[in-house]
Amino acid sequence: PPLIHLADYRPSDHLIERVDLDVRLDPHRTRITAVLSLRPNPAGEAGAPLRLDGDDLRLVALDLDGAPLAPGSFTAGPQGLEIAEPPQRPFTLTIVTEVDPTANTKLMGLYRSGGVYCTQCEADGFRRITYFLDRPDVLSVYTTRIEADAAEAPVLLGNGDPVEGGPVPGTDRHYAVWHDPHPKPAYLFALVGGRLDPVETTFRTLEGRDVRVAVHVEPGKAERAAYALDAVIRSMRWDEEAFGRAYDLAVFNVVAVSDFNMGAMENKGLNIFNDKYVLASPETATDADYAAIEAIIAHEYFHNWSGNRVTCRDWFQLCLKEGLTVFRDQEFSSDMRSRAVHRIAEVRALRARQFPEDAGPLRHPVRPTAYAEINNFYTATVYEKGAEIVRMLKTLLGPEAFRAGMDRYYADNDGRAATVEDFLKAFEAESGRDLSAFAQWYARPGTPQLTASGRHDATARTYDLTLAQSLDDGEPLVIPVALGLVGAGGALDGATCPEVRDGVYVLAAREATLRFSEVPEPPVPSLLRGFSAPVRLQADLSEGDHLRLLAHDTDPFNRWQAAQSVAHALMRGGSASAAFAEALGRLLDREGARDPAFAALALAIPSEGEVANEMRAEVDPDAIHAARSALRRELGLALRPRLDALWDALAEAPGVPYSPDAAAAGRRALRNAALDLVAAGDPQTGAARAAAHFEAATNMTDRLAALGTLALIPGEAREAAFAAFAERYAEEPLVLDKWFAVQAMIPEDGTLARIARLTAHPAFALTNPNRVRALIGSFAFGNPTQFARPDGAGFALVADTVRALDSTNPQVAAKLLTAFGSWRRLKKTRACKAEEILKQIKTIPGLSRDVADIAARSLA
Ligand code: DPP
Ligand code: ZN
Repeated sequence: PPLIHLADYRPSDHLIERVDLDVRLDPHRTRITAVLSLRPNPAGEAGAPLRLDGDDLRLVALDLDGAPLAPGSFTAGPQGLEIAEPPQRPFTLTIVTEVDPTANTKLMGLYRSGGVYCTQCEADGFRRITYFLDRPDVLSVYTTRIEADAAEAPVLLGNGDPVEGGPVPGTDRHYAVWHDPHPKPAYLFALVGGRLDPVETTFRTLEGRDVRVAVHVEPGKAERAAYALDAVIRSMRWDEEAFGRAYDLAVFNVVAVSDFNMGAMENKGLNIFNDKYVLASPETATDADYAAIEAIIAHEYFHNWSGNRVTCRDWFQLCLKEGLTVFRDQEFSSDMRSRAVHRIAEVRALRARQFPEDAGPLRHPVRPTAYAEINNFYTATVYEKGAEIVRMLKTLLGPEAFRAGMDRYYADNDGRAATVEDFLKAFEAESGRDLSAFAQWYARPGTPQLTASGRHDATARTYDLTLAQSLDDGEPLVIPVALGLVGAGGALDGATCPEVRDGVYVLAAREATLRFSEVPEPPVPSLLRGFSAPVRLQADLSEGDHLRLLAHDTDPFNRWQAAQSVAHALMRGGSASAAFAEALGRLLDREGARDPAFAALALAIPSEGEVANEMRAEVDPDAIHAARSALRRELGLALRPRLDALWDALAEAPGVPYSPDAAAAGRRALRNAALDLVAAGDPQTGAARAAAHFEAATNMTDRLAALGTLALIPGEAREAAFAAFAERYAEEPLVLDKWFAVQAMIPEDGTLARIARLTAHPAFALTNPNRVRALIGSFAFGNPTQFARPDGAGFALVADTVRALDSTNPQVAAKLLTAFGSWRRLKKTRACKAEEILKQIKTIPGLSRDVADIAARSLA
C-alpha cells in the first residue's frame, strides 16, 4: 500500500466553514443531505481542484450554489468526488448520499449496534457518511438535523447543544436539531438514534454554568450506569482543579453501545463508548473493570480540551492528543486512588505492550513519519510512551512551569489544529528552556538502555555513580533519572550531589559520572524512582542489593521493582532463593495490613510476557512457563503460613456492602493473590479453597479471581465452575467475555480444542469486537505457550480468525494480527511457523489495507 509522509504535509486547498447536515435514519437506506459552505484556503494552492474524500458512498444528488453540476464538470465514485474547476470564491455544495447502516460491519461511519444507530468517525469514518475534506486541519461549525422513526429511535443525540425537535407532522417520525458552536474536524462528528435509558445529573462549572450530564445505556441497564455518571462528574471537577479546564457546552452525553472497535470516542459533547467501559455492577464487573471505566470516562472527557478544543494538524500528531490525554487520565486515576499503586500498574502496562512493540518490526516513533493505514497507529507507543514523554516534561520543568506551559498551550492553540512543535513551544516560552534535544523522544523509535555502575570510596566517603545511555547512533536523549542512595539501615539522607536537584539527575550526555559526598558506607543506588523515564535499566545489582531496596527504599515503585528484579533473576537462573521468600514475607508483615494493594503487586511474579521481554536469548515460552511455575510453587510453599493468615484476616465481614473504592479493592486483590499463590504451591488445597471461594463470592471480583485460580488446576472442580459461570451469566455477554478470556489463557494443550468449542457457543460472535478480543485476543496476547506452539497450530488459529474478519472488520483483524509482532525473537521452529503464516496472510487476494500493512511490516 502507498505511504503517506509527514514531510509531504500541505494545508488544504479548500476550507469548509459550515456543515449543515440532514440525516434521515433508516435501517438500510439512510439519506444524508450535507450542505457544505466552502471557500478557497488562502494558505493553499489557488485554483486547485476540489477533491473530497469518500469511502463506500453512493451519490444521489449534487448541487453547487443551488444548481445541479453539469455532467463532466465533476467525477464521483464510492471513494471520492472531484470538481476540477471549483469557484475561486466562497460557494455552497449540497451533497445527497445514501448509506446502509445495517450492512456496515466495519463499525466505521454510521452503523447499527444492537438496533441503535451510532457513528465512529476517527480516524477517517466521516467519509463513509458524506463526501468531505476528511482531515483534522479542516475545522467546521456543524448543525445536524436527525430524523428517525419515533418508535425505533426515540432518543436522538448530536454534537453540541440541542436546538429544537418534535414530531414530523403526518408521519410516525420525529426529529431533533443539534448545533455545535465549536469548530471541529470531521473525526469528532457523532450522532446517535435509538432506544436508550439515561441516568442524569447536573454539574455546575467553575464558571458557574449548569451542564446537563447524561449517560445513556441499553434499556433496563440504567442502574449499571451510575458509576460511569459519577466518574464523569469527578472528571469534570478534576480538570477544573488540576488544569483549570471547564466544560464548554450546556449538555454532555455519553452513550454506551455493544459493538465498538475502540474503547470509546471523544466526539464533541457526545462521547460514544464501548459498553464494556460504562456498564458496571458488583455482580457483573470486577474492581479492575471499575478502575478502567473511571479511567476511560476521564480520558474521553479530558479530550474535550486536549484533542477537541486543541486538535491535531494531521494524523502524524496523534500523540499530541493521545499521549497527553493518557497522561491526564493517569494523573486523575492517581489522585482518585493510590498514586504509587497506579504508577506500578501504568509501568506494567507499558512494559507489557509498548516495550515489545518498540523492540519488534512494528516499532515506530511516538510521532511516526509515514503510514499506509492510520488506524494501525493507535498503538501503545503513541498512547503509553506518548504519555511518558509528557510525564518526563513535567519532571524536567517542575509542576509550576509545567502547568504554566499547559495553560499557554491551550491559550495559544484554542480552536486550532496544532503540532508537537506548538506543544513544546508553549513550554519553552514559559520555562525559558530549550527543549530541542528533549524533542528527540518524539522522533526516535526503540527503548533506550540505561546502564549504571558505582564505586564507593570509604576513606573519602564518596560514591561515584556512572550512568550511560544507548539507543542507536543518534544524539543522546534527555533522560530524567530520579535517584537516591540507600544504606544498610535505610536512606542515606546526608549524601549530596550538586547535580541532583529535587532527587532528579538529568542525563543529557551519552555518559556521565556523578560524585556523591558524605557517603559513610557502601550504598545501593535506587535508580529511576517512580520509573522516571521509559528506558531499560541495567544496574548490575546483586540479589542482596535488591533485597535492601525492597526493605528500605523510600520510593514505593522501586521497592516493587526490586522484588520484580529478583524474581526475574531467579527465573533466568532457575534457582531457588530462601532469602527472597523471607523478604517477601517481611513485606507482607509490614504492608499486608497497611497497603494491601501494594502488597498484592509485590506478590505478583512477572508475567510470562514480561519475562520474555527481559530475555536476551531467543524466547522459549515453554521454558519461561516452567521457570515461572517453579518459582510460584516455591513461594507458595515458603509463604504458606502467612498466606493462610492473610486469607483469613482479609475476609470481608458478612453483610458489608461491596464498594469499588481503592481500599476495598486492595484488600480483595491481596486476598485473591494469596489464594492464587497457595494454589501454586499446593494445587489440591488451592482448588478446594478456590472452589469454595467461587461458590461463596458476593461480587464479580472474587468470583472471577477464584475462577482464574481454578483455571490453572485441571480437574472436575474447574470444569464445574466453568459450567456454573456460563449458566449464571448466560444473558450477560460482557460477563461471558471474562469466561471466554479465562479459558483462552489456559496454558495447556487442550486449549485449542476448547477454543474451537467456544467459537460455536451461542454467545460468541465474530461480528462483535469484544467477543473476538475476549476469546481470540486473550489467546493471542495472553497465552504464550499455546499461541506460539511449536506445531504452529496456535498461530494458525489466530490467522484463521484474522482471515475471517478481514473483509467484515479489517480494523479488528489488523489489531489481532499484531500479536505476531514479536515473532522474530522466538526460538527457531516457532519463528519459522510464524513467518510462514504471516507470508500466507500477506498473499491473500483482496486483503484490506489494514491487515496488509501489519503483515508487510511484521515481515520487513
Ligand atoms: N477514542 C480513542 C481514544 O480516545 C481515539 N481517540 O483514545
Ligand atoms: Zn484518546
